[in-house]
Amino acid sequence: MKTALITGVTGQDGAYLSEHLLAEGYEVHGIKRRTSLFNTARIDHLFEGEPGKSGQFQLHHGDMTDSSSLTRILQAVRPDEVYNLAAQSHVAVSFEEPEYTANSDAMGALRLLEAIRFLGLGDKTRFYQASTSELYGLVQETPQRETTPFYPRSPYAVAKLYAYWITVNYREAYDIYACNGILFNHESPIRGETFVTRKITRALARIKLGTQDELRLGNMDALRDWGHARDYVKMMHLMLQQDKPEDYVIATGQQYSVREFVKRAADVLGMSVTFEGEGVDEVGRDETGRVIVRVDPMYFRPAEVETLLGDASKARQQLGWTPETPFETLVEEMALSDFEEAAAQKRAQEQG
Ligand code: NDP
Ligand code: GDR
Repeated sequence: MKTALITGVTGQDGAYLSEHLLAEGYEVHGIKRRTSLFNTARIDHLFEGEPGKSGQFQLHHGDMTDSSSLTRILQAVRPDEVYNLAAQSHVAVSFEEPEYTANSDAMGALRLLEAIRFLGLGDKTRFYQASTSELYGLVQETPQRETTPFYPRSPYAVAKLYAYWITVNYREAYDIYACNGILFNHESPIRGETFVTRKITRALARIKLGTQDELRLGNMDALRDWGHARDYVKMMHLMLQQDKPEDYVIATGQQYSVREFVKRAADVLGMSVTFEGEGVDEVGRDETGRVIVRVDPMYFRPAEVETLLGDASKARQQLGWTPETPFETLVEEMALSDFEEAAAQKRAQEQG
C-alpha cells in the first residue's frame, strides 16, 4: 500500500485529492493546522468510525510556518508521495498579509523539500507542488503553456514563484522526484466562500430565496479558465506516477468573464440578470428591473490579473488529460448545491 502525505488537507483540493487517493488504495495522512473552530468539514466523511482515530486516513497537527512540525511528521510517516497544497491561497488577502503569505507559500515549500533531503527521503519520496496560473500574471503569451514566461502580479504569485523554482532546483540539485502542477482556476461546491465563483453562487441562491438583497463584486471583466477541482486532483496524482518528473499546465482551454459566470449561475437558478452601465456604475438587474448586482471598488486589487487561458497540450499528450466537466456543468453543480444549502438555512430559521 502506498502512503501519501497531503498539506492543506482541509482545503478544497485536499478534500478531493484525499478522496481520490483513498479510492486508489492509498494510506492518506493529512496535515492540518490548529484553529479555534473545527476546520475539517470538507473531510469529516473520510474517517472510518470516529474522527481522529487512525485508519486509512489520519490527520497530524502541523503548520507550513513551523519546520519542526513538518520534519517530525515527515519522519514519522515516511510517505511515498507528498502533495504540498497548503497555502494562504487568496490573492487579494496576500496584498494585506504579504509577509505571512511568503512565509507559508514560499518558505513552506522549501521547508518540506529540505526536510525530505536531510531525512534521507530523497530516493523514496516524490513531491508535488501546487503551482498556479497566477505565475503568468501580466500575460506574455496567449494561451499560456509550460514555456510561457512568468510575470507575477501579487505577493501570493511572487511567493508561488519562489516555490515553483525551489521545486525545480531540488529536482536538479538533489535528484528528488519533484513536479510543479501549474493549475488554472478550479472550483467546486466546496470552493472557499470568498473566491469569486462561490461568492456568486452563494449570493444568487440567497437572492433567489429572498434572504440576501444584492451581490457586490470587483472587476467583472476579469477572464478566467475555470475547471472542476475533482478533475484536476487526478492530474496531481498522475504527475507523480511518470518515469521522470516534469512540470505540467492543467487547464480547460476555455475562458469566461466574471460577468458571464454571474449570468450563467443566474440562469441555472431560473433568474435572468441584465447588465447596464460601465465601470463602477455598472449594475445587474433581475427580470423585474431590481438591481441585484453592483460593483464595489472595495474588491478591486492593487494589481489585477486581467486574463488567463491555459494550453494543456503537454498534459493531454503525456498524461492523457481531458477535462471531464464542462463550464456549464460546473456552474450548475455549484449553483444548485448552494441553493439547497441556502434553502435548508432558510427553513431552519423559519422553524426557529
Ligand atoms: P484552499 O484555500 O481551499 O486550501 C488551503 C489549505 O491550506 C487549507 O487546508 C488551509 O487550512 C491550509 N493552510 C493555509 N495556511 C496554512 C499554514 N500556514 N499551515 C498549514 N496549512 C495551511 O485552497 P485550494 O484547495 O483551492 O488550493 C490548494 C492549493 O493549490 C493552494 O496552494 C493554492 O494556492 C493552489 N492553487 C489553487 C488553485 C485553485 O483554483 N483552487 C489554482 C492553482 C493553485 P485551513 O483549512 O485551516 O484554512
Ligand atoms: P484568483 O481567484 O484571484 O484567480 O485566484 P478569485 O476567485 O479570487 O478571483 C478571480 C477573479 O475575479 C475577480 N473578482 C473577484 N474576486 C473575488 N475573490 N471577490 C470578488 O468580489 C471579485 N470580483 C471580481 C478577481 O479580481 C479576479 O480577477 C484563485 C486562487 O484559488 C489562487 O489560489 C489560485 O492560484 C488561482 O485562482 C489560480
